[in-house]
Amino acid sequence: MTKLTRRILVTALALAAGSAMAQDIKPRLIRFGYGLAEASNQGRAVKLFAEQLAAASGGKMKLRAIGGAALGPDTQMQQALIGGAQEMMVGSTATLVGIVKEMALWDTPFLINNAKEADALLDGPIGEKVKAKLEEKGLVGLVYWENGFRNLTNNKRAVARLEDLDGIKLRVMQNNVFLDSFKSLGANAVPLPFSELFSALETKAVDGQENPYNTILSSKFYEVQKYLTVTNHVYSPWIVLVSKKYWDGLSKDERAALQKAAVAAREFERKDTRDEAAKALTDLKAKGMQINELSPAEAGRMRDRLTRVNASIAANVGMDLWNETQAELGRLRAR
Ligand code: TK8
Repeated sequence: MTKLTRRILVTALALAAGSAMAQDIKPRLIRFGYGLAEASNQGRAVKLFAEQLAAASGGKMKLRAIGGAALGPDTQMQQALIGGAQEMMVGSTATLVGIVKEMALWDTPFLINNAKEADALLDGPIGEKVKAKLEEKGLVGLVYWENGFRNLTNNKRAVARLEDLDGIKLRVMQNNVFLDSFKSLGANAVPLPFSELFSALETKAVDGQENPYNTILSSKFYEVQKYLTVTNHVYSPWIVLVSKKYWDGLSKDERAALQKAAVAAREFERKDTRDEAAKALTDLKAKGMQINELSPAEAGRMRDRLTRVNASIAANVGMDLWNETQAELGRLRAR
């Protein structure tokens, strides 16, 4: 070893030791719950989150990933976080509306047109503002991940016209916007937690549901659903949450490690989800689903009906937030 390389090596080691020591990070075990299967875009991203968190904390912060709603459906986990009985979760923003009414903004049918708009809106000032509302309710939102554009499946008939939805018993998330949206389309909308959905479809307690392609695949809904209609009726985000009680007890460095891992996992998750969604229709066809697109005229009729709920969403989230969102989308679209 030359003198120079030795000096470089010694300096590098001292720096590494220094930064590890300077970091105020204690051994931590985080129970992180999620609703989908381990073999899903959600499960893959949680796994990456765990790896990134270990890397960012010198191996001190460990994440125990608990998937498949084993810790309960989204709403139950949210309460466990608020009470401090569980540290973290990822789930739909839609199931948070009972806690933070502004979250209903993301349930607005056809609000977001594409991935670029989604990322800009969610990661920008509007997304931050909505996320910040969680804190006074005992939750901390780290980042939004992609659930995706939702599409309709059912077991009764191919939905080609608005009238085809008449009387279809359709599971929706536990959220009034979704309930009203699908009632206004003529469906018999029934709110159910996601964890009960597969068996409700299997036993024909409900005829259909709506979720992104990724979830229709990873939750094997194709086994119990015949028809898929491409509706893209709303872009659904997921949000990574931390118990505020837990967060308040963390050091600055521990919080920074969590945030860093959450952002890295978000970048991975969005790409992974989009890659999977891009080829999902081929996969779902191969699994035997019958897929149809709507004619422009019928898509327009559905859109008109669905956007009838917009006025009440605007009133619920507040006109200021609604108008700011429209202005921000206008700016994004003019770029
Ligand atoms: C998973 C759910 C799911 C959502 C739903 O826990 O309930 O349909 O789309 O992703 O949050």
